Amino acid sequence: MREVINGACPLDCPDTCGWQIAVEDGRAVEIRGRKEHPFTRGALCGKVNRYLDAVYAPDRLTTPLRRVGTKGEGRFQPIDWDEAIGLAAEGIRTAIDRDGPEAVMPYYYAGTLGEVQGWSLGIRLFNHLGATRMLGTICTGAASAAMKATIGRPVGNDPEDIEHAALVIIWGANLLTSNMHQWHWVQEAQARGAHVVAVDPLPTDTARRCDAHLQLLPGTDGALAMGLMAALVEAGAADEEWLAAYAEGWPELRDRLGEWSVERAAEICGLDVLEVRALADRIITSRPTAIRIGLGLQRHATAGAAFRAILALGAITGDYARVGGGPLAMTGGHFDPIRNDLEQPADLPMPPARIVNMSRLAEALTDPAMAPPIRSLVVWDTNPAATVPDQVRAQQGLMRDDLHLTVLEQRMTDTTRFADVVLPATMQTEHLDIHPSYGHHYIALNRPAIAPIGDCLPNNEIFRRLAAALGLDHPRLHQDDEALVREYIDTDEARARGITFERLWDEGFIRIDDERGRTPYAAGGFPTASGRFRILCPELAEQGLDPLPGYAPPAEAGDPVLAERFPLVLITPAQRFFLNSTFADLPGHLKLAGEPTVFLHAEDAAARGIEPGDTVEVANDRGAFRCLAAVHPQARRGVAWSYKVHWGGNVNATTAVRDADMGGSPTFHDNRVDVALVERGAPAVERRAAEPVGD
Ligand SMILES: Nc1nc2c(c(=O)[nH]1)N[C@H]1C(S)=C(S)[C@@H](COP(=O)(O)OP(=O)(O)OC[C@H]3O[C@@H](n4cnc5c(=O)[nH]c(N)nc54)[C@H](O)[C@@H]3O)O[C@H]1N2
Ligand SMILES: Nc1nc2c(c(=O)[nH]1)N[C@H]1C(S)=C(S)[C@@H](COP(=O)(O)OP(=O)(O)OC[C@H]3O[C@@H](n4cnc5c(=O)[nH]c(N)nc54)[C@H](O)[C@@H]3O)O[C@H]1N2
Ligand SMILES: [Mo]
Repeated sequence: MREVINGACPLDCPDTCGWQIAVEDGRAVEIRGRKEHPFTRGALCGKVNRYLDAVYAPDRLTTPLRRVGTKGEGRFQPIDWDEAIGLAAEGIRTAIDRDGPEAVMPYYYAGTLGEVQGWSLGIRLFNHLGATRMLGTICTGAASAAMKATIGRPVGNDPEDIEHAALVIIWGANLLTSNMHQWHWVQEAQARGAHVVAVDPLPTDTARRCDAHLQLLPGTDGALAMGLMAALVEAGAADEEWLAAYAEGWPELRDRLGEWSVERAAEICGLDVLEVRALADRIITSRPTAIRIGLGLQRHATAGAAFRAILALGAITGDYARVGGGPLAMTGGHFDPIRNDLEQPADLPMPPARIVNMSRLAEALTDPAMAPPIRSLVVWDTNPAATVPDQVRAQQGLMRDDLHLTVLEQRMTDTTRFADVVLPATMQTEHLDIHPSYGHHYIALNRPAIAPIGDCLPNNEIFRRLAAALGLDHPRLHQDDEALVREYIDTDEARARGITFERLWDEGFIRIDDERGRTPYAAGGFPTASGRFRILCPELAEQGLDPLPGYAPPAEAGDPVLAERFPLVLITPAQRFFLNSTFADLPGHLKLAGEPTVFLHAEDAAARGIEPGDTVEVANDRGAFRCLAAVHPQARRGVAWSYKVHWGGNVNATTAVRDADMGGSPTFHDNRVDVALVERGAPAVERRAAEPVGD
């Protein structure tokens, strides 16, 4: 018998696709994108098309495991659930008995964006215990903090309305790789005559399809935005009326722009004055201008200020008041009116506890000054041994004999290798969840399509059992998954919009607000205290930050002394066929992705005696990884790249534990390295270098 079940892609991607899974005799046999979903439009991406490979992969975990070998050796023995939960609870209890609850730390991220399996009972459990709290910074820290300071929450005009823009600037985003479905709306704009511009240091496949590409030096976006704003002011193109009515701090910024010019920006950004001038002229004459801001540009040390400068550039034209115009980075803030926070219910006691920035995990696990030291780490929905900065040090920390490590996972990853206890988790095919989106305005329900594989349990069932084993019986730790879904949308606004469990069950997805074609910020209405767009943010000054948008050089990319030892900036952006490290173990995905590869400018390669296909080592003081070399004809001299994130020693051996200016954000792309030849040509085993994605 064939049955088709509605669901949603769980991956950490703005597109949160609606999908359908066909099931025959209890086995998922086909997956496809929902045709009716306005953003998915019937198409899944090249990696999720193969999601069922991941479900039925031979390396799928099917039973709980306990470590039998030494730490990190990877020898485990199957055990039953009672023993596994007992061991996990004992690891937690032993740490608390010795050093108090802050010696325990939960470590989680967006392996699933599901609110139920990802962001509810696990967080409740550890907060209730008084464990160290985790500050979730690794992905959007600087962007989120910049948006909070400037517009209150991640909101903007509708991403589908970009088709109405006369000028679309794709700034620090490789849409075709990491936000594929947005591209359709850009193409619609192009078809109506819009000019499309990419701002990116790399020659991405997205940039190649744009009408212009400003290939600026990494981390100089703030300067570009300031120079462009100065040109707008000079041309009288700032919307003084809108700014006077709906913004705070425009006079102060306008004063500061007196120090800026297109020439100064071009110099700092390493661009031709004419190309910066051409973009300024386009913005001056194109109403509306839409700026789709990606997250790539905020993985730099001074990204918060830059992000604020780009938001300001998008706003001072008055384009928020035009359908499809204005800056747009993420849409998550639009969901706030219809949802409840599942992480911290008001009636669950949560003692105050210290906070540790997740992006500093390598330091937190190895710094002798940590008091108390972290002695029990419980990891779910993330693979930190591969994805955090300073991988070498992070793995030294995970190897500590006095650290008890419990990992909830779907497969044996780089992180589970260090575990004391591994708890097998269900995949999206097997559990219930509800999904907002950070790239569009549709909420989706994911219905389980098949029974759990092997002994796998949903994360939340594991947390309920763990709470019971720890003697914690507060009802908020024991709600079932359907109750949590219902609680998430138990708001007046959701009811008013007909967003109910029953409808979601039947239909799969529902739009959360009025149809497209609106301008909610035409007359202020931003979710800030005053409802205004906050160019000036005095609270930032209290934190020792610049209260106005501006430019400061990036940390490593902008360091001429460091550049003498490490002449190449290394950017490590999204790989089309992986999602961070997810799928990087699957043969089908790996084949499409190719081997780990570093892309170089021809002169940078030649200067090092490197030819395409050579095995090279990419290194700095923090660590090194080996990969194949490739030369790209449009690479910028001095700027190399390698896609995130393969398993094993990878790009993060070289990245630094360092906070950006805002939000405790990591600075993955603000990284200097050098590259050296290890071995000429393809070695004995035939290997295929990665291709620049999509080319
Ligand atoms: N296929 C695929 N899709 C993904 C992901 C994936 O791994 N694979 N990851 C998902 C996740 S977790 C996220 S957060 C998003 C991330 O997706 P994006 O927002 O696209 O982020 P990145 O891939 O880090 O970088 C995007 C672009 O920013 C550019 N960039 C780097 N430094 C600078 C700079 O200083 N200035 C400017 N202007 N541009 C710069 C990079 O060259 C890159 O082309 O994508 C999600 N989607
Ligand atoms: N060098 C470099 N490093 C980066 C970045 C970069 O740009 N450059 N980007 C950073 C960014 S933006 C991000 S978001 C982070 C993300 O890094 P991670 O959070 O480590 O993301 P993934 O590598 O996708 O790992 C997610 C894991 O969760 C597991 N998982 C998925 N669903 C479930 C579930 O329901 N239950 C359980 N128990 N497990 C599940 C998957 O099997 C997978 O192993 O990486 C960061 N790392
Ligand atoms: Mo991310």
